[in-house]
Amino acid sequence: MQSPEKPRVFSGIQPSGGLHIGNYLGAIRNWVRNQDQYDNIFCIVDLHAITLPQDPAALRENTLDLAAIYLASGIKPEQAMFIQSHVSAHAELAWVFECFTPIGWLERMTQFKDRTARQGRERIGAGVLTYPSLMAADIMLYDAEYVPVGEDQRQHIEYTRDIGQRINQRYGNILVIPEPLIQKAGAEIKGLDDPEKKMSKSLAADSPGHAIFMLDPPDLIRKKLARAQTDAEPAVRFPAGPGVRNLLEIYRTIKQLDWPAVEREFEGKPYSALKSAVADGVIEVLAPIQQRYREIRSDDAALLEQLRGAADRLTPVANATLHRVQEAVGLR
Ligand code: ATP
Ligand code: LTN
Repeated sequence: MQSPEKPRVFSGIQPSGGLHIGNYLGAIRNWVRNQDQYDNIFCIVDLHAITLPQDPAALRENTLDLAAIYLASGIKPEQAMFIQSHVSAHAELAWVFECFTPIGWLERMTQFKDRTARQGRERIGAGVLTYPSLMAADIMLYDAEYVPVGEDQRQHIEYTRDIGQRINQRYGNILVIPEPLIQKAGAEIKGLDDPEKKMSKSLAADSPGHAIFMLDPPDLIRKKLARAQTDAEPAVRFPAGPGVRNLLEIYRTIKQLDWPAVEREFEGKPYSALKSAVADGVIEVLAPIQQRYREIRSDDAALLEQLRGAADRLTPVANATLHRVQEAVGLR
């Protein structure tokens, strides 16, 4: 096992559609902020994206978009950033994990239960069930110690720890068991149209008012926020209802404020004032990212070369772990 000087971080996002401010505030922004403390690997998890139907051309575009957004958000180019399918060890280790995972563990995952409840077991692929095994492989292939994610991924990381410990118990300590890094602020931004639900790429596809996308122009951001659900009160009062709480959560995460400070700022203010403050804050953060994104996407060849180079450098690291597991199990 290798021991980099700084603790290793691994995280990933699916190129399954436009990124929203939940992805930014719950994940990417924290990666950027803490990148110098860690030895980072940031992945574009395209194998995870195909667990749901994807148009091939859109998947290719979304993959490059996601890489450009990582960089535009401030991930330094020297960090390892790569496309999951470029390193074949991910799929190979996932297979071993699947074989060691009781089906019951996977059937109890919230994400699996939600998807089957929504669409029925005959309509979704088996990849939705085995998805966590692939995620566990992503993380443990690189001996990552920390996984910075939003709250919705906590259960998948618990599974990762469980399968890692199961293999370690049987074969000796051959895998590093990771821990989640979940920040208190911004870990679960809710939908603007329905503050009971997590803001998500898949729900945004059916309802344009659900999410603010990172590439939305300023006037659209203002329009979406103006329509965001609030509650029946005439002005901001505490304790606030879920819609108002969500707007305040977006604001305080962007501005790095604690709850008493936002309560002082908005107590008694009309909703229009809150919404326009949130819009100003979101636009201020996204405008420079959008500008850099356009510059980066103007040279796709350079971007692809960077992604390929990182995958080539990571392949031997991933293979070392894969081979360790294959040997333990008797596959080599
Ligand atoms: P999908 O709806 O397609 O599952 P998603 O919007 O949940 O997509 P992912 O690619 O699954 O996005 O998540 C990428 C990262 O963003 C993960 O770390 C996840 O925890 C985080 N994240 C996703 N949605 C939110 C949210 N609403 N608030 C905070 N963090 C989020
Ligand atoms: N399951 C995650 C994406 C993901 C991931 C990972 C996150 C795949 N592999 C490894 C952290 C580490 C999601 O849907 N957000």
